[in-house]
Amino acid sequence: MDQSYETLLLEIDESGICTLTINRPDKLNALNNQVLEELDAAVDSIKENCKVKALVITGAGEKAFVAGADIKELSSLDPVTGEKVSKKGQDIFQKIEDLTIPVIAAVNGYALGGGCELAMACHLRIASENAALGLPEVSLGLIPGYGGTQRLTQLVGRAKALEFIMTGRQVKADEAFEVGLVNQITEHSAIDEAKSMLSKILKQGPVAIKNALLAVKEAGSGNGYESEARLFGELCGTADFKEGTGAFLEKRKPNFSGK
Ligand code: CO8
Repeated sequence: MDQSYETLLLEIDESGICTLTINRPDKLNALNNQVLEELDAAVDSIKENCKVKALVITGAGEKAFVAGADIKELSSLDPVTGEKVSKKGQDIFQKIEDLTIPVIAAVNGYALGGGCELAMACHLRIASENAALGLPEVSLGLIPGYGGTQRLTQLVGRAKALEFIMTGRQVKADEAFEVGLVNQITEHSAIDEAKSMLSKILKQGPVAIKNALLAVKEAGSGNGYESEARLFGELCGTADFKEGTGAFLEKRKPNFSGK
């Protein structure tokens, strides 16, 4: 966490909410190789830092969350390097999705291509009213390559995903909300709204939040119900479970220890 980055800003508040800002506002926070490398290192350091209880990912400036992969860099890819770069980005975004602390994308403007894919790798998405989301890769002769074909399909269903991917059209926040691509739209700051939602989540049993993330991740994998039962059973042996149920029965607020 003490590490400093050229293309990212990282700050952690007193409640353990870390805000990671992609910071290339003059290029609408486009993801070049340096951003990806630094994002990879930052996610590793967040994972190892027990002080970080939740994460908000956002973009610098008022115009964009992330306007996509850096098109200048993309333009020189060939079949071998293209597959390699795609896989590298997929792995980094998967690391974000696999975090066992809650992660919210505060979508504060354009979230296009790789930017939309980054937002979809977060557990939840809160959009400001000026947000515009989309996967315009076909306009460049490409398809999404950072997991977008898979995650958009999971979020909005096959037909809508194909419509968005094949037309490449941008959707405004209200349409993104209607189809389930974003969880909430706010007329205020998306970062503030994300932090406010995280504060509510952080009041719940911490081990339960972790297990909820792990259980939902298994949805559709073939052993989702089995995993749910195992993770549920595991929670029944925690101090948080004793505290949560005890507090209810004693008509008081729980004081979770996260154990
Ligand atoms: N890459 C590089 N530079 C960008 C990008 C980008 N994706 N988006 C914006 N910029 C730069 C512009 O070139 C411009 O730079 P400069 O001032 O030096 O000319 C600066 O940011 C400001 O942008 P604009 O002047 O274009 O701002 P506008 O308000 O006029 O337009 C838009 C805003 C509509 C967002 C416009 O910038 C745009 O269309 N951007 C590109 C959007 C896009 O197509 N994104 C998808 C990229 S492809 C992708 O993400 C693939 C992901 C999977 C990769 C898999 C690995 C191989």
